[in-house]
Amino acid sequence: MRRPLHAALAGVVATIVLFGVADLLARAFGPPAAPLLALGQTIIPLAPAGLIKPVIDLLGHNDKLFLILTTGLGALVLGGLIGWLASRHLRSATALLGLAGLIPIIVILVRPEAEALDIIPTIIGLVLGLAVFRLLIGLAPQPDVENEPESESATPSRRRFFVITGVIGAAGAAAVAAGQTVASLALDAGAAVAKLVLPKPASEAPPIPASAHPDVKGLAPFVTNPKDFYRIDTALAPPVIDPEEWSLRIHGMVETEVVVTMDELLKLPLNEHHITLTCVSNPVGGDLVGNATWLGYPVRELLARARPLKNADMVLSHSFDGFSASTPIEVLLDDRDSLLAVGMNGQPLPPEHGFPARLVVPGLYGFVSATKWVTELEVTRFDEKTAYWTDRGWDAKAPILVASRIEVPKPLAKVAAGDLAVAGTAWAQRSGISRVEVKLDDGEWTQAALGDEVNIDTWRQWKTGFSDVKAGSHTVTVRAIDQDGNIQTAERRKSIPNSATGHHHIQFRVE
Ligand SMILES: Nc1nc2c(c(=O)[nH]1)N[C@H]1C(S)=C(S)[C@@H](COP(=O)(O)O)O[C@H]1N2
Ligand SMILES: [Mo]
Repeated sequence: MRRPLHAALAGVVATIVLFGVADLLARAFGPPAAPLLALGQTIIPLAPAGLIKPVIDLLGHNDKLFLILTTGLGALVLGGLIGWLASRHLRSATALLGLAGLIPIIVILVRPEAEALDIIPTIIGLVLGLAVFRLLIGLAPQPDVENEPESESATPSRRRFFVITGVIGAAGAAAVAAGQTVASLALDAGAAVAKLVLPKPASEAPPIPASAHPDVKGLAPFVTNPKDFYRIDTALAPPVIDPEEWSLRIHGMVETEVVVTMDELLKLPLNEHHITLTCVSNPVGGDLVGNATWLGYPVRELLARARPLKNADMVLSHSFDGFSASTPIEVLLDDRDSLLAVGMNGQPLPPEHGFPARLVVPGLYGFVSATKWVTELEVTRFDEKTAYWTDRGWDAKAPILVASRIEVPKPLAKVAAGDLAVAGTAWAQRSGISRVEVKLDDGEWTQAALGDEVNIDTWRQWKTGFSDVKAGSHTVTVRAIDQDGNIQTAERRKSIPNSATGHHHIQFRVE
């Protein structure tokens, strides 16, 4: 029998050794092999959102650090508890410790970004952790059978136990400090972004004419500020990617595999384009749509270097964090401005919008095209591979439908009687907007005045007005028509599998 305290300490130190060794070895394997990172990213999102969200809001961009500290602390507590059990049942405690050590191994295996070999560091860590556990338990002083735990004779063996435990614990902690997790935390998002200096565009986007934006108070700006740009992704925190270590690999059904580094990419002639990005989950009238000026290199040219095979019909783009999107290959090869983008509105991409590089594809919803933190273009076929959201019930291909929304007046606004201004945005990327129609209550559709078109891939802002609107409750409804004659349908449907439909209408009061 050992004292519970000694046994618990052995459990804690064994846990430190497990994570220290695994984390240090993970430097050779890459971030997906680091058990602390894998556990943090997997377990915490499962925690109740109400519990975790306030902490993340509080800590802002340090949420990753918080994740890892919580995970590490949780592991130490678990290790201590299992160790404590060894004071009663050494064998069950050892078996339990081994089982607990399987958790990070399984978690790494199920992470989308990890490969099978990534479990090697954790397996080695687990074996060494178990060895340390047995060693320390063996060294722990036996309490004297005769109720004399503090007897003189126990002192040298106690001292030896604490010294060895301390030395091994310190070595394990040093390994954590030198390991992958701390290394990946050390490069903060700001420092990574600062490393990337955008070149001057080979061709600049034409300036936005004032006539593109009707002058109505409350109407969104024509170009969205990146900090107001909607953000949709599956990442808890945007990954921090060192641009010097980033590369894009084009592989699969190609004649030659191609790898492009950031250095090479920035030396290519990069062009600027105004493109509106839209999320398939945008509810009717919602704000999951934004317009930006993207700086990038045509995906078409990159694919041409790799020479896709004739029977390939899809490009599965993969992101650093395991997300993937299936884009019909012809969309990336035709003459539209499908970009491997590095800049947004004159600045490097913000981390949450894909730093250091992402795809921007005019005319398709983001989930099948706009892969952020993109690292691979896998040329393949729709009947062979599926993308992240396709596996979850969404379409494999999803062109953007003609849509429009009212931004002025705001829902449930109180406005003065008399002349009423109505304004908003409409989009039909690839076709362009030809008409926007608005009706007051159950009146006739009336045509809104359109802002000038910048290009067919950007949204179009519009305004109209109604005079002499009487006091009381009213609604306005909008619909758009694209340049191919498609009229935005009134039929309501939910967003899965390929976007909600219906006309946006809002209620307001005239007083
Ligand atoms: N790596 C990664 N890229 C991603 C996603 C994601 O979850 N992970 N979401 C996609 C979806 S659904 C949309 S709508 C756009 C949103 O881009 P934004 O966040 O820059 O607006 O990114 C796409 N790219
Ligand atoms: Mo999306």
